[in-house]
Amino acid sequence: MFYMQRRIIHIDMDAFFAAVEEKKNPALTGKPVVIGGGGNPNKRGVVSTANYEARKYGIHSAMPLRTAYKLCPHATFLPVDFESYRYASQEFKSVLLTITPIMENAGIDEAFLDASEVSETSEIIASKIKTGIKERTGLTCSIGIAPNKLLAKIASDLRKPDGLTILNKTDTESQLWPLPIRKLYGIGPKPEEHLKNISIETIGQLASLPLEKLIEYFGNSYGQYLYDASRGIDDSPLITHWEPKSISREITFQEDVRNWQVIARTLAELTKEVVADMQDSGYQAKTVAIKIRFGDFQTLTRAKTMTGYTDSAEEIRKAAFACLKRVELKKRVRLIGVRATNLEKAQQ
Ligand code: TTP
Ligand code: MG
Repeated sequence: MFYMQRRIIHIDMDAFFAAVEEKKNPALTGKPVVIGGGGNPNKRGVVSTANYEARKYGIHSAMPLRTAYKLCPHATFLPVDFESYRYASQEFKSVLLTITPIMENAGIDEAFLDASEVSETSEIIASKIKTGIKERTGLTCSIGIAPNKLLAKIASDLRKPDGLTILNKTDTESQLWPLPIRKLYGIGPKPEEHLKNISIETIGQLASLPLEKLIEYFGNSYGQYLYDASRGIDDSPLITHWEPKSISREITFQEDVRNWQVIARTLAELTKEVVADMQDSGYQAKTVAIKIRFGDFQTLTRAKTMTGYTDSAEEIRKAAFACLKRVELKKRVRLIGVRATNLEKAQQ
């Protein structure tokens, strides 16, 4: 037995939405690009992201589009195209899964891997990830590798774009402590302000506060969190998701049914329940299918793929009824079911 610390990798795509737009339209490369709202900088809305050229003008995420326009009127302003970003997101995550199946999906452009059991060196793993993502999507990412999620996430942000930062526990003092407190995961604007009021600006200064003081200021659990986090301590596990393949409902009638109205009403009811399940679990679907089993056990399915991912009751009901229209109901129906497939976690 030998002691081995965990090896957690955090991958964060560079200027993600903007980078995808540049791939769609290479003429944009090297020019300032701002993504946000409907893409009209004279209308209300905020910047989702800006590429690195546009950031030179001071443009950043969450800034009003109008302000961004004032800072750089010659930038290209584009609407948000979630469909393309989601596709690129799935693509780069499928590359990550070739390294290890232990992946936490942390957002549209970021993920954690637990590579403790992967035998290659961190440098080789990082280079495989970067090359794989580049080949598959044409995009670059920044990578942080550390003994835990907290440090890995901080590390991936230290050398952007196209960066690689490997942090060890012994680097806490030299790498973590000089950073401003807002770089510490879990410090939002409120605690940041509170800490600044007592002249705590860096993670190192935070680490100099005794635990009792932190608990006095922030309560037991958050105080303890800040105490540990400022020392680079974090044992939180990766949250790996099991993704359902479909969400469905079906019903077998007490007696076989011939009445179209009853069939249609039942389908509407089942669809409603499927939509409620989707909304509760935060999934959107691209494909809706129905299943009809007749009294003689002949079973038919019909599917309709929609133009985008949705959890809209209206769209899903329409798709289900479009499927029903394609079934010739010339025999009594024993069972009817509806299924939403091609699922994806909805963006908040
Ligand atoms: P980030 O990873 O924070 O930003 P980024 O990928 O654009 O740039 P960086 O190179 O610094 O990582 O967020 C990922 C995407 O999420 C970003 O491209 C757009 C979207 N986003 C918003 O829509 N609103 C926001 O306020 C932020 C921060 C991000
Ligand atoms: Mg990013």
